Amino acid sequence: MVVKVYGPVRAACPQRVMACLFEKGVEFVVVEVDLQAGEHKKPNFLERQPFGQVPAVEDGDFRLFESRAIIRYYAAKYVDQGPNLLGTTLEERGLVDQWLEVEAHNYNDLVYNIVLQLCVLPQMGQPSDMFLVKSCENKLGKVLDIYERRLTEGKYLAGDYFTLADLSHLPGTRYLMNEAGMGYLVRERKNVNAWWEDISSRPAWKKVLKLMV
Ligand SMILES: N[C@@H](CCC(=O)N[C@@H](CS)C(=O)NCC(=O)O)C(=O)O
Repeated sequence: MVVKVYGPVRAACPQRVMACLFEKGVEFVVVEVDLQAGEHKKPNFLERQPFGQVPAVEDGDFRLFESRAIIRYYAAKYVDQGPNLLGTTLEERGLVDQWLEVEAHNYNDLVYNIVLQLCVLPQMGQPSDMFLVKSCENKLGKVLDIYERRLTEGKYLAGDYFTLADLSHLPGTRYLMNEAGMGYLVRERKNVNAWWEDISSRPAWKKVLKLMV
């Protein structure tokens, strides 16, 4: 059964899911959801994702939403297929979960606000709150200082191999570096930059980028 991923290819959260499915070699199709037209707030879509956000997946009779829950599900379902993205021992799994939580709560909120203010609102003809942007930028610098120290201990966030903890950072960081023009936050930190160069050159992520063009 081919997995259906609901969400525009260009949106960061669906990209998190697509990157995971490509890593695992799971066949999927993208069902485009037109955010501009508000399709994600219509009753049909709300049956899949009651909060009116993308992504959502359908896998046979099974439906799931929340991008990080989806990637955990597929990493576990296909644990023996493709790279191990979850960690093996209980401690490795704990570290993967820890850094996934950091990505969701310490990192992504800041990146999301920056991208919203600098890229999404102007596209909709709405003004940006530059105080909020500056405050998020400063806070993000401090978060990345912690990443910089962490990455002296291992090549990846949860240790010596690539996991969901790293994968989950790909879409937001790409937006931050490209559309939001804040690549300096990554490039001026040696370990963070080497980590980004490594994870963003993975074939699975390149396949997501190819879908965007
Ligand atoms: N925690 C949710 C967040 C989903 C989310 O914020 N999706 C964005 C696109 S990246 C969205 O649907 N934005 C439109 C909206 O919120 O109305 C997840 O990870 O799936």
